Amino acid sequence: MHVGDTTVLQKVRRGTNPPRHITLIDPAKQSPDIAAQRAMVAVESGSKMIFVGGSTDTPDTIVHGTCQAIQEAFELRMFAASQDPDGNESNWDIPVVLFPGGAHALSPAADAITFMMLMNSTKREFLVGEQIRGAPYLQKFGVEALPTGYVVCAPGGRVGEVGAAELIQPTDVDLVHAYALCAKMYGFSILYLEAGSGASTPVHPDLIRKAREVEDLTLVVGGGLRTPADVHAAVEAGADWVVTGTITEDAGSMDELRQRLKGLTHACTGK
Ligand code: 1GP
Repeated sequence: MHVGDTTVLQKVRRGTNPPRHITLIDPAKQSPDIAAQRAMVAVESGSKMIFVGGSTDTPDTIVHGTCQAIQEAFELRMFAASQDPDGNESNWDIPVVLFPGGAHALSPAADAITFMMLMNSTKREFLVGEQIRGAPYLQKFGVEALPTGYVVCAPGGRVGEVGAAELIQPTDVDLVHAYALCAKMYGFSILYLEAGSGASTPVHPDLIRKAREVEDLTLVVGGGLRTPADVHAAVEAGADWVVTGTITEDAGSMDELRQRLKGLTHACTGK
């Protein structure tokens, strides 16, 4: 959802904002209606951005239906807030951002896309190949590209395997620093340190701390973050954004999801 002339990138940049939470919704894991309900609970619980993506082979139509359902739900909530004297419309000005596994899972209903180079992949496909295939569609759709360096850290999970990544180990602090410098020199705005969805351990705080030394980059960290303590460790090390996906999918009910997400978003801000 877009208000005024502010680009999504302007909202995403670290600036003076406190650390923020992103809810990742994998369109393959639930119907668009349930995805929209989950997204609303996420925003009510303090999430400040929705990522749509995750699985590698989700058809365009499913991704598009999910983005549309989330956008429509947010528009209705924004309208409702505008009619309520105590309402705050800006609470629903939440970017819906594609987090793609490749050029296949795109949607014109998204506000933006993490336009990523999987920097430590050994395959051309993930360095620039999928991006070349996707760029003309994004241009046609008018979806804003968020220039993102994506670096997969151990344990890496499925994205590490599929992306043929040379995983960054917890002690590879000089290497992660070099990747961060490289991302900055390429002109990327965002550096995303990924441990893999469902990872047994999240990105090591030492890696986050070292990447943080490169100024100007907005640092996104995800994979294996489950508890408020995990989130606290990541933001204390310097993450601007933390991403969680699996705990949203695992929640047995919307109430459980709300409780879980509140714990994580409060851990971001230290409240
Ligand atoms: C995956 O970083 C995200 O790209 C989310 O990971 O599913 O482990 O929360 P989880």
